[in-house]
Amino acid sequence: MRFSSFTSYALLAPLAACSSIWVTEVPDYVRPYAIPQYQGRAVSIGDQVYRFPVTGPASGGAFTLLGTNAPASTSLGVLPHLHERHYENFFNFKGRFQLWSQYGNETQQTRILGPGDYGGVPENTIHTFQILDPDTEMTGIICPGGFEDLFYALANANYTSSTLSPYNPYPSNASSTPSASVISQLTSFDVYAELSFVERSDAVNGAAPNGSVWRTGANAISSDSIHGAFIAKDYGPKYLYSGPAKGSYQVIQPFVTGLQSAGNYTLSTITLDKGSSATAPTLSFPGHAAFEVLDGKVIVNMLNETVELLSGDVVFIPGNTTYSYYGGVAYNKFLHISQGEVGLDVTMMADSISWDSPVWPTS
Ligand SMILES: *[C@@H]1O[C@H](CO)[C@@H](O)[C@H](O)[C@H]1NC(C)=O
Ligand SMILES: *[C@@H]1O[C@H](CO)[C@@H](O)[C@H](O)[C@H]1NC(C)=O
Ligand SMILES: *[C@@H]1O[C@H](CO)[C@@H](O)[C@H](O)[C@H]1NC(C)=O
Ligand SMILES: *[C@@H]1O[C@H](CO)[C@@H](O)[C@H](O)[C@H]1NC(C)=O
Ligand SMILES: *[C@@H]1O[C@H](CO)[C@@H](O)[C@H](O)[C@H]1NC(C)=O
Ligand SMILES: *[C@@H]1O[C@H](CO)[C@@H](O)[C@H](O)[C@H]1NC(C)=O
Ligand SMILES: CC(=O)N[C@H]1CO[C@H](CO)[C@@H](O)[C@@H]1O
Repeated sequence: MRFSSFTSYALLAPLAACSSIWVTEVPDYVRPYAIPQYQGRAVSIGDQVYRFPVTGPASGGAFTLLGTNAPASTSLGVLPHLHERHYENFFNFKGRFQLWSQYGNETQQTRILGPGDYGGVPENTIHTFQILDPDTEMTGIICPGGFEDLFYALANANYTSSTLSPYNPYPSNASSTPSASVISQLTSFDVYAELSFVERSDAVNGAAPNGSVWRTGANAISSDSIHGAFIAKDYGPKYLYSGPAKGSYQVIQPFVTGLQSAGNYTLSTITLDKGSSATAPTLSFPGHAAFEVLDGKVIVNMLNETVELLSGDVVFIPGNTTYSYYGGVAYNKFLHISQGEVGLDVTMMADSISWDSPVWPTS
């Protein structure tokens, strides 16, 4: 077995070398690409490691997709602050973290997010977070793009790992929380410190204020572009899409549509069954889009090249690029971000049936 896996690796290596789509560094201009999990530039802020599979330059300014890998911490990951021009979305890829948010003088909210949970932080909403579990990974989607410049500026160092370790298991003991004086000097990065904010510590069953619906019932997406929503995994709205291939299904779970983003972007998860290249429809959308695989295998064809993406891999599809995709194994899921309001997710939702399950029909 050892010999045969060595052989297939030796065969794959030159194939990957011929690929025009796979990259190991995120491009600094708009082009189709796929980047494997934990590749590309990474920076350390204390014991947190930040990676940027999609940047402002790579997306023509549309959005930034970033990952934060960190051990559990007894401190906030950042002091409370808000952004005036960036809509920040927190998605839990693995582990656990707590998110606090408050818009204006409205009631402060907090939730403990586990894998697949989501919290939205629109412009002008005060927020902060704390990493709670070892091997936690937060996925951030920030619109418009370019917000990564903040993390480059705050970085203590570039993070490198020849073994692609998510983060350094030996704590540096350097603070992961930039000081009050540092955070107060970041307005040019659209960071406005809110140092009088006191994070509430009264969460019961992962939520406060008391009575918040958190794994006890349905979570709606926000009804406007001012307020963010907290959506527990599989408790948000769901749409069942059955494409042109009979017996092939996708379940779309939106977090943000054009209504919430003022037309700027859409964000959702898409869960799909095993498909085939023969029945995968050919698609094209005006806005730039990215997929981050969460489960299974997602196979994407563009520019006459087929790439197979596994958990944590990201593909970037420029607007007006013709592509197709399908699920490679029994259960496949990806996070989908799209520029504008007519992305893949809302287009399928418009052609879906009402559905109340995270899984698809049995036949
Ligand atoms: C919150 O702020 C708004 C706008 O400034 C004000 O009209 C409202 O009375 C305030 N509400 C509370 C409960 O303080
Ligand atoms: C970190 O990496 C970036 C880009 O890869 C490079 O420009 C920068 O000089 C590096 N910084 C350090 C301190 O090595
Ligand atoms: C960090 O703190 C731990 C626990 O006190 C200690 O064992 C470790 O040596 C420290 N690491 C560094 C790099 O100072
Ligand atoms: C939360 O609300 C429930 C129902 O009203 C009540 O029984 C419980 O004591 C409250 N818990 C806290 C910590 O306030
Ligand atoms: C894909 O291949 C077809 C047939 O070989 C060719 O006509 C077409 O130009 C190619 N498209 C791209 C984007 O390379
Ligand atoms: C895609 O084409 C449409 C129609 O020509 C155009 O409006 C849009 O800006 C294009 N998208 C990108 C990302 O260039
Ligand atoms: C940040 C950003 O791109 N905001 C845009 C969102 O959409 C509104 C309405 O189209 C624009 O006015 C904003 O500039």
